[in-house]
Amino acid sequence: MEFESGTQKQKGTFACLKMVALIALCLILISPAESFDPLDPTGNVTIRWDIMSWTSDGYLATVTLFNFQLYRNIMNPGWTLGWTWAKKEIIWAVMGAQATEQGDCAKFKLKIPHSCKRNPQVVDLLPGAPFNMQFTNCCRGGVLTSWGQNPSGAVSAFQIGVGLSGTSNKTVKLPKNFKLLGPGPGYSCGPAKIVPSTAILTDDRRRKMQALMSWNVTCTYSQFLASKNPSCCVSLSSFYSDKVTGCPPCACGCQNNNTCVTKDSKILQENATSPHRKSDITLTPKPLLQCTHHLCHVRVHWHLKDNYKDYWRVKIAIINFNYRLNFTDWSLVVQHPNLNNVTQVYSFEYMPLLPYESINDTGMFYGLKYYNDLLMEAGPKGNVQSEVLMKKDKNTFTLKQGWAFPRRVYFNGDECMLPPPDSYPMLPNSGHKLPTTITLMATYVVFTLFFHLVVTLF
Ligand SMILES: *[C@@H]1O[C@H](CO)[C@@H](O)[C@H](O)[C@H]1NC(C)=O
Ligand SMILES: *[C@@H]1O[C@H](CO)[C@@H](O)[C@H](O)[C@H]1NC(C)=O
Ligand SMILES: *[C@@H]1O[C@H](CO)[C@@H](O)[C@H](O)[C@H]1NC(C)=O
Ligand SMILES: *[C@@H]1O[C@H](CO)[C@@H](O)[C@H](O)[C@H]1NC(C)=O
Ligand SMILES: *[C@@H]1O[C@H](CO)[C@@H](O)[C@H](O)[C@H]1NC(C)=O
Ligand SMILES: *[C@@H]1O[C@H](CO)[C@@H](O)[C@H](O)[C@H]1NC(C)=O
Ligand SMILES: *[C@@H]1O[C@H](CO)[C@@H](O)[C@H](O)[C@H]1NC(C)=O
Ligand SMILES: CC(=O)N[C@H]1CO[C@H](CO)[C@@H](O)[C@@H]1O
Repeated sequence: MEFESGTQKQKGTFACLKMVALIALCLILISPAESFDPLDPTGNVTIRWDIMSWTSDGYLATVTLFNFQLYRNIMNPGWTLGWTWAKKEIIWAVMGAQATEQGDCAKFKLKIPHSCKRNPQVVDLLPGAPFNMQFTNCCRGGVLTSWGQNPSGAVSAFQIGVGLSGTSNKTVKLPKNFKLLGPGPGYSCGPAKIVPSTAILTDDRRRKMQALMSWNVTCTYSQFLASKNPSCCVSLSSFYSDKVTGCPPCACGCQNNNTCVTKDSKILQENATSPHRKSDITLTPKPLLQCTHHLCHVRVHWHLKDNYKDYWRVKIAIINFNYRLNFTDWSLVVQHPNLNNVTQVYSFEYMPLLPYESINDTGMFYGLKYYNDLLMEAGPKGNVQSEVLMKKDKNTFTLKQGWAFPRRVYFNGDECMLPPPDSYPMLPNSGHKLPTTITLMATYVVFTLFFHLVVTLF
């Protein structure tokens, strides 16, 4: 179906190569050392300690985690917060969370501390924790939604009673070496910084309490630190070509190609569906991937579905290939110049993101509550889909040169690998007329069927 002449194609390929080189250069310049995300330049997780009262040998503080990232949630098994004490501090008690290890408290005789570790790690309590151990915004198993999706689910807090720490803002030393171990690696935290002390609303929201001393820690995410391979990839198709551009081979690295399973594998019947043991909850379940040529956990399919006079329509599907993971509150971020004129999104929520105020080319899609906010484990139900209608800007809209395909795609905050631009579905008779109405209609019918196949097969 590609009728381009050789020279044209060569030119095109050359232009593409130049572009790829340029993009690669940009990526090298901006990534990995500084964990900077161009689509969420100020995205961070802030941890704030507010000392609310002094005790006989220390203090009582409220520690609050804010997931200020626009679209990256902290999934099951949730956050783990670690630090190193500056002196010989101990934790007398924690409400709404707990230290993972008590450590050596042998020298305490009368009252035994909750943890004597020099570098304690604290985790949230699980939902349903006893009432007398709870604290405001606690007990969600460490799961935080992104700020963009749901700010009220993006905050987690616990109360900590610290001893042997000094009992005034002159003698307390800030903990060091903060670590946010989430559901995996990827976050790095800066040093704690004293900030103007915060005023905190009481639970009933009728009274403001002034902290006696506050400090902040800012942690940022780097996909490169998290994993050297992407975890998702993008495939493309369009109504004007029967070519499907699949994900690049080994897009997510082929190290797992001997542990993946085929759809009809016995392991699936035996193990994947068996309920997880209680002790597994705190561990990230080992992924069990379906064998594909890309070996990604997730594939995003972008199908250019219709081209009307004033509008155009895209169908988006997200397919899960991990038999051991349900994605709750998943998010999909797309960058495309026409997202400034989204007219309708059929069965996802849509929120424009404006990382740089003047450029409205990025947006977040996420599931409708109780309808498709859960992307189920690999299998017949392991996909979600929707359509997007966009109003054309006559000056920029074109079907040529892959303009109608996304520039960047992120699933759950991790960038997905796009196919190389020279493999995009090409317009037939590139540069000439568009297909006539009849062929359009015929292809429409074919592609509706075809899309179904794309989702279920590839
Ligand atoms: C963290 O995110 C918040 C909210 O977007 C922002 O106000 C703050 O400046 C960020 N902090 C840093 C250090 O980037
Ligand atoms: C310590 O507390 C005193 C009195 O409460 C206050 O005046 C001072 O600014 C505080 N210093 C710091 C570093 O917070
Ligand atoms: C400290 O964190 C809070 C978030 O709770 C934020 O509002 C405040 O701006 C932060 N301060 C600094 C100096 O980063
Ligand atoms: C699996 O990956 C290795 C390299 O990691 C490669 O040599 C081998 O050909 C791959 N096998 C398949 C079936 O893709
Ligand atoms: C099922 O899981 C158990 C323990 O996780 C493992 O020992 C066993 O080999 C698995 N069965 C199959 C067929 O992989
Ligand atoms: C995914 O969710 C479904 C429905 O809630 C549940 O039956 C299934 O066990 C879950 N799978 C995993 C791997 O947690
Ligand atoms: C960004 O685009 C959306 C539609 O996609 C529109 O609703 C919104 O008003 C735009 N925002 C700005 C600041 O242009
Ligand atoms: C065709 C059309 O409606 N274009 C609009 C797209 O959105 C930008 C900004 O959001 C408007 O300035 C255009 O007029």
